[in-house]
Amino acid sequence: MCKKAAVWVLAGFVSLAIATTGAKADNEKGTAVVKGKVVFEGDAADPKPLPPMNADAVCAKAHAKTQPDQGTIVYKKDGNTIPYVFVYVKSGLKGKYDAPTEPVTIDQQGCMYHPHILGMVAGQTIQIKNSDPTNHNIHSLAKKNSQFNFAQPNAGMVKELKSGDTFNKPEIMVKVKCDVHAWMSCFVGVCTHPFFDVTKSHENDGGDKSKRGTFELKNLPAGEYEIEAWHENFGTVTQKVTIKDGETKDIEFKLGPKKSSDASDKMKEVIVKENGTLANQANAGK
Ligand SMILES: [Cu+2]
Repeated sequence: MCKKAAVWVLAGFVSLAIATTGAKADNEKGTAVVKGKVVFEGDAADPKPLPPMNADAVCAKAHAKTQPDQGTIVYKKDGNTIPYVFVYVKSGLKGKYDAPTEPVTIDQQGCMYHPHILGMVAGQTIQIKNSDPTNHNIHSLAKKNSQFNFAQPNAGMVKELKSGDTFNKPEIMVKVKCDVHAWMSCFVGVCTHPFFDVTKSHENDGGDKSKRGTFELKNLPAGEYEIEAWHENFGTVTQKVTIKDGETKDIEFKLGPKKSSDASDKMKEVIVKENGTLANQANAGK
């Protein structure tokens, strides 16, 4: 009996110790979903081409056609949707989350980064690969995290950067570039949680164009969240969403050159037009 009592006392101490540290991740997940799409408001310009890759024969040989600059693509024929937008929960989460044990990967292939936009949890391992038989120098321009800058001269090289080496603090977004090929860039969104996504592009729509520009944040706990959509050239926009367990909310983000002042100008124009019409009708009646 005495032994049993001692075990209970010990168990009590252990649970008290866990409860008081507070830092232990609970990895709280739920059943709510926030999904939707990001669209360009207004007339989007045509995508800009990446500069010619002739400076490096390996890069030039990798592409039969000029590649578009991914940061300028708007699918005008598919609802003006925008790919490569990083969508994430900016605030409102109460849980604490461990970094997944599996790494995220940045692959240098055809002298472009794959993926172009990448999300990860702070502290997660990043695997950097060179699939090209040419020299790349991969350089992160982190501001809140430590930077890295190293060469991968041969195809098949892989470097793993662990939590202590690089991105262990949240940072939206970290630009990564190649010091050899000026057109190469990608962006990494470092979050404290796993609730992020990147809007789909022609590279991963699975042949379904209606998926372009869409995102999905799954397994959210019920709560009130601020969700942000970030794009490298079109800026950022946030939306507040309140969601219950089991609920799915469909939202739309609008990005583009239009600002709120344009909207109020448009409103003024409508009022002026209406007054004009009323005045004309009044005159006609006389
Ligand atoms: Cu390069």
